[in-house]
Amino acid sequence: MLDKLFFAAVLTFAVCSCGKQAAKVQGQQVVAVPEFNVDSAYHYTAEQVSFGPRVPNTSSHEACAKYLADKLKTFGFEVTVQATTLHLLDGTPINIKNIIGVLSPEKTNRIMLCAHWDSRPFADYDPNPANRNKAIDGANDGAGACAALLEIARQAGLSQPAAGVDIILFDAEDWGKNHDDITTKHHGEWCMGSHYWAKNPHTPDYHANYGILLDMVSGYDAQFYKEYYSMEYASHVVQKVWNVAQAIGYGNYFPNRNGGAIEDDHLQVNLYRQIPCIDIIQYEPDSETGFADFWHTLDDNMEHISRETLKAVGQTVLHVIYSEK
Ligand code: AHN
Ligand code: ZN
Repeated sequence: MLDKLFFAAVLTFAVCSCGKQAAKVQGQQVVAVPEFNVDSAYHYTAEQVSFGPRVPNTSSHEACAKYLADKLKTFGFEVTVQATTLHLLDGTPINIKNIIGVLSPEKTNRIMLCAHWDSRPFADYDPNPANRNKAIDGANDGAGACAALLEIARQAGLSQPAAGVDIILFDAEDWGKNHDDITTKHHGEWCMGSHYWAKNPHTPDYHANYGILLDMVSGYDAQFYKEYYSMEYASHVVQKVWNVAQAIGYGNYFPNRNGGAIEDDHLQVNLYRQIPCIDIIQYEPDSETGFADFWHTLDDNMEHISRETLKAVGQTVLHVIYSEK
């Protein structure tokens, strides 16, 4: 018994001669985990940013929606674009698109990976008041997480994991005001796309074993604390992901620390679809906002994108997926 456990522990971070990691799948089987190519992920981040801020009702938003859907199709996913019109609290209509990619729809064991792809319409935390009504690039807050998911999708399409994978790119996450409370019926203007999807999934009764939301996963020196709602609703998933990260050498990014409560798209998934879903999100306990100092400023641009952080998150999530039956 002891031997077997030791064997399993070694395999969690073994690297085979092909350069790929090997993951121990429940039971005895060992599978190769593809290498997350961080140059691809960086490039996908830059491409999204190059469209301009992805704010609903703009041509940049329209162009990026097409880009993301086309990419997922190219990687072998079945793509549904869920387009609808929602309304801001002042009645303004916004045309949104949730972009959903499905790999191996016939499989019943499914993992859902998600991120928001829109960018914030106003830089309300910018130090310069003249910038506060300008839309942000959202290189980290939006593009980086979608880029990591695109690279995961590309790898999953090339060598299919045993479990089915659903990639859900939510729109209109980032229009909220800081006093909005998304746990109430009038959840304000955060997470509008994920709220809509959770109430109107792309397939009736959509279910996945669990979900992982990526949000702000590409900043320098990021640390991902165990977010409060993730622990409330899906502590077993937190445990699984943090264990893998630590086993494959990314423990510095995923410390064993509890973070604050963050109202994010994963909450909609937990509350309205009952899918245990965690949020991997950079947390800065000592900053005033809880986030990086460029958060919701015009400085959320390509200059603040870290390849190392993208790699740590992307490789960890890939490893988790390939470890599933
Ligand atoms: C709140 O600050 C209430 N939620 C943060 C969710 C968020 C904004 N993620 C990215 N931008
Ligand atoms: Zn934001």
